[in-house]
Amino acid sequence: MRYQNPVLPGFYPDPSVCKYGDKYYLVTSSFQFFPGVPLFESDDLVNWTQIGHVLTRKSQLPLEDASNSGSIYAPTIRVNNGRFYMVTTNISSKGNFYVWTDDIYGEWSEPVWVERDGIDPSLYFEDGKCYFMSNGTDAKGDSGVTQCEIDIETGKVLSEVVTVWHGTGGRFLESPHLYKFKDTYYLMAAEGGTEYGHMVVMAYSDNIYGPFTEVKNNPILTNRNLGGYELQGCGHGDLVEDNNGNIWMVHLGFRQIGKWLLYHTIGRETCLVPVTIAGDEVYAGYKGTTTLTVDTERLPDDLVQKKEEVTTFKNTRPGREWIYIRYPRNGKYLWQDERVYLFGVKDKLDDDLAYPTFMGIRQKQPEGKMSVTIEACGDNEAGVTLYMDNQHHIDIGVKKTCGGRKLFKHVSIGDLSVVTDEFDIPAEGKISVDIVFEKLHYGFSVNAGGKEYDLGKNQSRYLSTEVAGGFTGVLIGLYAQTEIDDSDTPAIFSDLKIEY
Ligand code: 6LW
Repeated sequence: MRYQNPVLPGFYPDPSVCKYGDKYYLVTSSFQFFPGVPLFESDDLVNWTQIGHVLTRKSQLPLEDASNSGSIYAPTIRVNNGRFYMVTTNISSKGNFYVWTDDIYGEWSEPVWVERDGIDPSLYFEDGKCYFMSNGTDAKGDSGVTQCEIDIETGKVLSEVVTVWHGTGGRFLESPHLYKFKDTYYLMAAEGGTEYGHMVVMAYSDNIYGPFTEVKNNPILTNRNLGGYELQGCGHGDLVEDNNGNIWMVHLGFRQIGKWLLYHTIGRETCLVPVTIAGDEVYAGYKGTTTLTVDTERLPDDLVQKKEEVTTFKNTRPGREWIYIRYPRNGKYLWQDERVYLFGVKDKLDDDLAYPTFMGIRQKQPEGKMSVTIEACGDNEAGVTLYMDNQHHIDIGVKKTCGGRKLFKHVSIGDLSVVTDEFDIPAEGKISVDIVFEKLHYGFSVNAGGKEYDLGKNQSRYLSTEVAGGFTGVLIGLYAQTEIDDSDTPAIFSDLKIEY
């Protein structure tokens, strides 16, 4: 069978996977966005369906202090005796915590906070015990992959914290996960940082607390030596065993926009590679790299990797595919008859730690197009935004003026926040916005009152992670903005289409 990576395209980083019955479940990090930690289900590891989010309540997800790329870092999902656990770090709040559920389609528990430092926590269950690891520091001040036992009912640390592995010497040792295959413990981690030097490394031991010995062929996975190859940054993986005893790794990678253009715009994405563990050697992907096209005999030839459907208001849902910057304010979003009604507030897309009226959906491929109709622009301003963060976004907006309306393009890149195009358009009537996604550019055009307006092109690199920093990817957003917080005149959007 042949499949394409990424298997989960768009901003879905730090994947973690577990298997329950014949189904696989996968989570990714979510940072300052609400709801938190998207949750997917799959029968075959190649086709994933989002079944919800893990963190759906404010009490689970304090985001008040979550600036760009703040709050929810890498999660781990595990299942033990039919109970699912998701453990992660809220770096803008109290640190490491987990939540659990007995119904994967239902709500998850309140957070159980764990008094351990470090990021990228992971759980390992064995013989009624639960082991907690992170990239922390132990009582002696040593740091690396730290491990201790916790009481899974209360989150209390039950044993001395021990540094079990220092990695292979690469920077940013993170994402530790422990497994047992054929009576041997395997510890997998990431090194090199989540950029072009990223890699997956592994060690093994007969004892759960080590000492751990490096496998012979570290790093077991990296694309750092594939200069110019589109898929880069491969690292931060998690393993799962299928019903046939085959081991697979999900991991993150990103697609650079050009051979000599080291920028990526749509975030870190989830990839899949076959893994073989042979004692002290571990083979992952194609000669330790991840390719965009994977041919494998491990999956049946009649298995088809489904193509992305055209995204509309009919086949997507608020709080599922659509996410909010921090919290959605009550009463500001209405979804009715395939139309979206947004009630603007004073908070702007440019504001940090704010709650603008905005809902966004991931740009999933570097190439594609979208269109949406703005039927009304509310009290003041409404539009479409390509949103990386509050300092890096391009907006096509419509604004009321005395007796008329203005169509404009606003570009925000770091310290630069400028309106680059402006047209007077008729005071009434629908406006349709078209955006073309190319690897290197975004192109913008608008039809208002039967007249076409060309709003030009912008280089995509200025919305990239390399420019903006952080860990997220471009969202396609709809927004509304006014000068008052209690406006009862909504902006109205209809006829959305996003195609790749
Ligand atoms: C994450 C860390 C990383 O927690 O980036 O790629 C951090 N790895 O493991 C944020 O995603």
